[in-house]
Amino acid sequence: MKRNLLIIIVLLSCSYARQTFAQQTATTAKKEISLQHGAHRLGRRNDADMARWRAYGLGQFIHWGLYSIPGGEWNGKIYNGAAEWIRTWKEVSPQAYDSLIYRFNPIKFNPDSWAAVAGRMGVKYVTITTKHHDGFCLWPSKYTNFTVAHSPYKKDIIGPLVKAYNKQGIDVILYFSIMDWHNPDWRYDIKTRDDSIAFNRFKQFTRNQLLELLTRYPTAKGLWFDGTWDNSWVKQAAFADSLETEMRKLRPGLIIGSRFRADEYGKRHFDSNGNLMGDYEQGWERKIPEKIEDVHGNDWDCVMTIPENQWGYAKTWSGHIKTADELLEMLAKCVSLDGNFVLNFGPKPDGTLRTEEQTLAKAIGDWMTVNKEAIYNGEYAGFAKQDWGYFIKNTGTNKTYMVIFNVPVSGLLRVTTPLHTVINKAYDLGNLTQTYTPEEIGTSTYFIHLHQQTPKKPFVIVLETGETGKSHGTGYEKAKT
Ligand code: FHN
Repeated sequence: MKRNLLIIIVLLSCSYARQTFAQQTATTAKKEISLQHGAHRLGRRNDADMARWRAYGLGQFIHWGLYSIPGGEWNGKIYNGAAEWIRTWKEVSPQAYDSLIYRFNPIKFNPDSWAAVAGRMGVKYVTITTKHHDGFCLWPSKYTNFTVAHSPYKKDIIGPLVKAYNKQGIDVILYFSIMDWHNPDWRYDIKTRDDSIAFNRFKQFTRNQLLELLTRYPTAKGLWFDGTWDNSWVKQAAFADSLETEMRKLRPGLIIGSRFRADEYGKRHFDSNGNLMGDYEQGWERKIPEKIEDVHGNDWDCVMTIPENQWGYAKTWSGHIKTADELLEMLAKCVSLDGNFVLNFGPKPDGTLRTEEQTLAKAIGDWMTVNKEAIYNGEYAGFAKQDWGYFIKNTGTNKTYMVIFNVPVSGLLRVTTPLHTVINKAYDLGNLTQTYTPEEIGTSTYFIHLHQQTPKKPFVIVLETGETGKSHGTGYEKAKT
């Protein structure tokens, strides 16, 4: 009797365990949804245009438009938000804001001098606001009067800028906001038939403007989309998908980030199956991933402001203003995790760059002159992260670069190489004759003993590495715990 009871208990618990396991498997197994407007490609793009984008390392963002005129100030009051959003402030009437077009006259705008500043800073690409959320176009669009052509300045800004930057060897990406506060057909959501009719007109307007930009500026390498989060646009999966196809057909090789379109379930950046939509992830705005797992093997860029959150020109910068060393650290961190770092500039209404930005550009450029080999063509190196800074592998030189920001008081820099990798040579990038003999302290682990005089600025040590045979016995015994 007792034996039978035992058998029944064992059988019941087995069946319970099986059931729970089945339930767990059902919830953890990823169910692929069939999508018409999800990601059309899995994994990274491997063509020459994308390889060029991936190698940039450092970029410049430019936010310029009508908002630079008030510069975050309206009738003597300071707006607390980002200067380019001032049109939405209760103190500002949209009509008064839109009338700023009659004051847009940047007579000191000299695209060659902007491009020279960027070139000296070491940027490889610039992303320029062709149209921000306010709807004002920096090119003479045929499809609206709210453009430079109707301002006292009258001339195109984008064309000369593209030409000047390209002359410096800098690629151009066109920023474009889908959300357009000026256009009467723009809607945040589509709730009525009238909304739908108006938004259909808006979609055609958007298509016209995008095709116009791509046709007018054929050397532009890509589009950087913004203002795509509202329901009205999120609901346009089919339209946006077909427009993307059309743009790619018009300009093969075009690079488009993950902010452009949603899938049919309204999922943005990553589709309902978790796959990246677009050529690179555009979610890293004013933040940087911590570790390589955070980027899921995707391309990405980080766009960063110098103050906490000002993109357009703000007369007064408040709060913490980032220093050149902080920005360099962000740059190194991004590149070490397979991303590009894009630093924002908000030019003044007269067309000149603010002094603080020029000073930072110069400081970054001075550092880049010596250390650019660690940044361009840089990628994740596969070394264990250390507190002193970042490892970056250069795909061109095949060397690994240690970008050092925090020197430990011991003067010892720990290096843990990937398995079967040995260090053959170590030397300063800024002074090739300054060499180091790494001390091997464990399996794939070394100390680099810094010399007495370490620079006050971030500096770079180059590692030339080689492979050991798989049978290489290290002689280091692991602790038995
Ligand atoms: O709202 C904008 C903001 O003004 C700025 O243009 C940034 C740049 O990435 N993008 C938006 C917020 O994501």
